Amino acid sequence: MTFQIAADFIAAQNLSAAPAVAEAYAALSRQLARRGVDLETITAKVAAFAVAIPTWGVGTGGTRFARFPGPGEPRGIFDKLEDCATVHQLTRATPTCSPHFPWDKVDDYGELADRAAALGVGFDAVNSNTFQDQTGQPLSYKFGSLTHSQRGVRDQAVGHNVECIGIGEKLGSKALTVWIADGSNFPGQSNLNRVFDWYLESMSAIYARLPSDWRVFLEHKLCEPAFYSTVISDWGTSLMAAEALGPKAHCLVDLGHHAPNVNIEQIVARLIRAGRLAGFHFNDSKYGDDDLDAGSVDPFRLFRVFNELVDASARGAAGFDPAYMLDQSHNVTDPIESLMASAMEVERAYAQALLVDRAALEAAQEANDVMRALSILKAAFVTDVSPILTQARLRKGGAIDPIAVYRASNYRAHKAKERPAASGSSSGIV
Ligand code: RM4
Ligand code: MN
Ligand code: MN
Repeated sequence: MTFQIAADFIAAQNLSAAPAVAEAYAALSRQLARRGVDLETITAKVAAFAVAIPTWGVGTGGTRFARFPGPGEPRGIFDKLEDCATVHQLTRATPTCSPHFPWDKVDDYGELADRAAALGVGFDAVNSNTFQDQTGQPLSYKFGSLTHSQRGVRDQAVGHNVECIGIGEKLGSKALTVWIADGSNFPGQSNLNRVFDWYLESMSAIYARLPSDWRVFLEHKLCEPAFYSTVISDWGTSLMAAEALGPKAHCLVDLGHHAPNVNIEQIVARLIRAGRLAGFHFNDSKYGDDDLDAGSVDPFRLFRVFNELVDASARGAAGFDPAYMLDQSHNVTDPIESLMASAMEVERAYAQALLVDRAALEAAQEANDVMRALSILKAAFVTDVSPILTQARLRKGGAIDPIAVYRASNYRAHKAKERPAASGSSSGIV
């Protein structure tokens, strides 16, 4: 039996802060009522919100230079599931995890599905990986995968994606996320058009194998590891591909995968308009695919993204059904703490966006009252919605202060005993 935080431990920890939480919630309720907002409606929406955890996120990440593993790190998918369950137990915002293959490969997927169910964790989109060579793999992805110049390599990469769909079916997933590292590092290295043709050809073969109730998420990224050209570099390319492939193909927005200063919320608006927004990989960044914690650097940007999402939902945009996931690399924090904080930051942005007075905003836009329009957004953004998040968590059996309860439980110390560290040095990963 491995260590789990007991429900009565959480309840006991919540006890002392409960009166202050109730008071703050009542005060916010009165404040919002004056603005014509019913707090309970907002709380119910926040309580229904969920964001998936990538299984790789519970391990310590790394940079190109080094990885500094922490104590009690998960050693495999079964340990990762436990950590995902703990994040959800305390935050009540992360009921699913998103596995990555072959990193999470096991012999018996029935056993994996049972273990996940026992821990109360479901499976979100499955992620394929053709950006690394795997042991025993006949052909190398050094020069590409789905868009490699050699048919054999393309077929191998297609085969891997089809295998991921098969695994996902056993786990109850309903989507495949495809991110490829394909591209070139030198002018002339590849034909910029031909590689896109190959992408479409390979993706069509994968698309043909999607079960009827599945979707495929195409993830674009500006650069890295290819630095001269990347095959699926931006949302425009991604949209072209999705439209060529068919209605099950959608475009996934990883917040870190754009050029600096790009207006991501506008991209989100365009993809919604096209009925092709797959969803998000949330993280924050200052330079590129930094994979910092969501909302840690620019919470206002996260809010602006959610403002588009709430707007789309409010007007019932056709085909609007985004999937939410965190995609971060935790190098200097305890991954569980980062994931809990990030899940709450995403919820915060959502709650703030729900507070935007949309009728007033539309009127201000109509009248070209720029200052009023901005102030309507800012009024929502600066509202302290913490009591909403706390109340939603509390009602679902979570912790008032997830990080404090996590620390008090000594979860990591227990895991350090249960999961002896693997010896040897580890190289950095991007
Ligand atoms: C990529 C991309 C993918 C993730 C890999 C590990 O940059 O964000 O979503 O699967 O990293
Ligand atoms: Mn991503
Ligand atoms: Mn990334």
